[in-house]
Amino acid sequence: MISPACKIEVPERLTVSHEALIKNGLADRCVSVPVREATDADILLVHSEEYLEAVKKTPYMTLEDLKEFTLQYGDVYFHPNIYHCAKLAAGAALQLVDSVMTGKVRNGMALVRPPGHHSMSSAANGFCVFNNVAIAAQYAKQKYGLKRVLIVDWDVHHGQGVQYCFEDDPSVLYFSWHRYEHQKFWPQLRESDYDSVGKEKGAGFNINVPWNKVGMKNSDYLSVFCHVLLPVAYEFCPDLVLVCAGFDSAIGDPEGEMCASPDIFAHLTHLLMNLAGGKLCAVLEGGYNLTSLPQSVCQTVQTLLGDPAPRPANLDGPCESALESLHCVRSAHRQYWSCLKHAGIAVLSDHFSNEQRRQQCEQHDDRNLSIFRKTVLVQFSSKESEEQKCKYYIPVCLKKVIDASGFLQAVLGLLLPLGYEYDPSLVLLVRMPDSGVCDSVWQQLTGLLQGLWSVILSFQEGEKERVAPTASALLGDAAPSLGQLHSPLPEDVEVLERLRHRLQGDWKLLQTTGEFTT
Ligand code: X5A
Ligand code: ZN
Repeated sequence: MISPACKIEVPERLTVSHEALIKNGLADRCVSVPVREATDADILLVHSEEYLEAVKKTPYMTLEDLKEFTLQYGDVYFHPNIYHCAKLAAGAALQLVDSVMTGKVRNGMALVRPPGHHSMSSAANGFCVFNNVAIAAQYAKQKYGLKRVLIVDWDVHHGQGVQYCFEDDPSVLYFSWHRYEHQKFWPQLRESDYDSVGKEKGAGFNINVPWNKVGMKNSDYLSVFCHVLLPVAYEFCPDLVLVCAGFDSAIGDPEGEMCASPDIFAHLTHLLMNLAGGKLCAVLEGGYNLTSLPQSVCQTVQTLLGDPAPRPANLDGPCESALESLHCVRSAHRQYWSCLKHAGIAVLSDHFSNEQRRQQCEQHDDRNLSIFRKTVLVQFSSKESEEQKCKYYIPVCLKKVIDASGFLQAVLGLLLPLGYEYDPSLVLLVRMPDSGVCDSVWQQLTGLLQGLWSVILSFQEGEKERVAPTASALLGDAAPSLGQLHSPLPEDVEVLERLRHRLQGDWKLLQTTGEFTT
């Protein structure tokens, strides 16, 4: 046999991943779903008839004809078997969607080759033949009548095939971060930048986060989740979450050259698991380092199974380049999402420097708030607090705590990043009887925090009926979907933006803008 045409997209990617799942006792804890071939009708949900017919002929071509056929596309290699494998890869994604949608399993991961997110309606590209995840999204919408599907693409490359497929479609929200380097990195497309937000009715439903430097770390990834993806995802309120799960965004990958550790995928997975009532299907895309790939796959699967995530190492805040991307994306999407409406605005109107804030805080620490040095208190209320604010005492004063969307935005953009940076050994959640926070929001909060940290819940007198739904969240049940929330109150979003800005000097993961703005 001839040497492999592609040096990195190799069969060992799947064998080492599967072996690692077995070795770590994870394979045994999973339900195996039998694979099927995607039908012509499935493939035609995304691809053109001409393209499908052309690919159908490849098993019968001579090697020479295959080489020639391959040349019309970019960075893709056709082997006589690839048509069969590509039908199985797409079919596996569809089997997973069926199993999740019918409740046979809660969530799952499809380990497939070839990958899919670069392939387009009429073109193979970037090792991809059929767009497995795009087909799965169309299939899920059609077969189960889903109104909204979220696609999270954490592969290090831009899934331009997915973008093209859904850019004018508001029913599919596509989020992708990708190595970009100001358009120097493959596939070097202008439309991979942050200002490609979607077209026509789909404007706002395509979110690109370009990485303009290599070496992005755990903090950079978590910042983008907390300050862009999660707030928008909760506002979007998907019926199903699909993940283009490429692990070339992990450390050691020859394509990505990023520095995130494999355990970050446990967190990315966890943070998505309370959306859509827990209905999440991850489908393998890239990942070419045969050491970090299986580790990342295991972290993802282990989290899908409900195990707590290991604490991520060195969260030292996002780098300057990541902050610049974060700022650009948030600004580009400000007009489409109410959670981003005030993005960057506090920067202009806040005249206190972080240094002044810090001094103010330290002075106060010396007096009656010294207890807060070892404890962070975040207090949600609708009353303006009389207490002096400092690094460790954070009153979040929302117009109405009752308002689920405002409360949720505070949890995602403030509490989560703060928690990640502070890394508490224990989280004590206290629900006051008159808080007005409803059960499903409380369940979301509990579900998000547990698995990251040890959580203890405290109930007040007369709150007995609150215990059961919370206990279910503690046991690992996905919180029920909150339904499509109305937009958070503009005043509340503004309050949160100001608060985040006040705390940015002390808590790096709360930053959303860098030095470049001043
Ligand atoms: C799925 C994926 C990468 C293609 C790189 C081509 N494709 N230079 O990671
Ligand atoms: Zn990739």
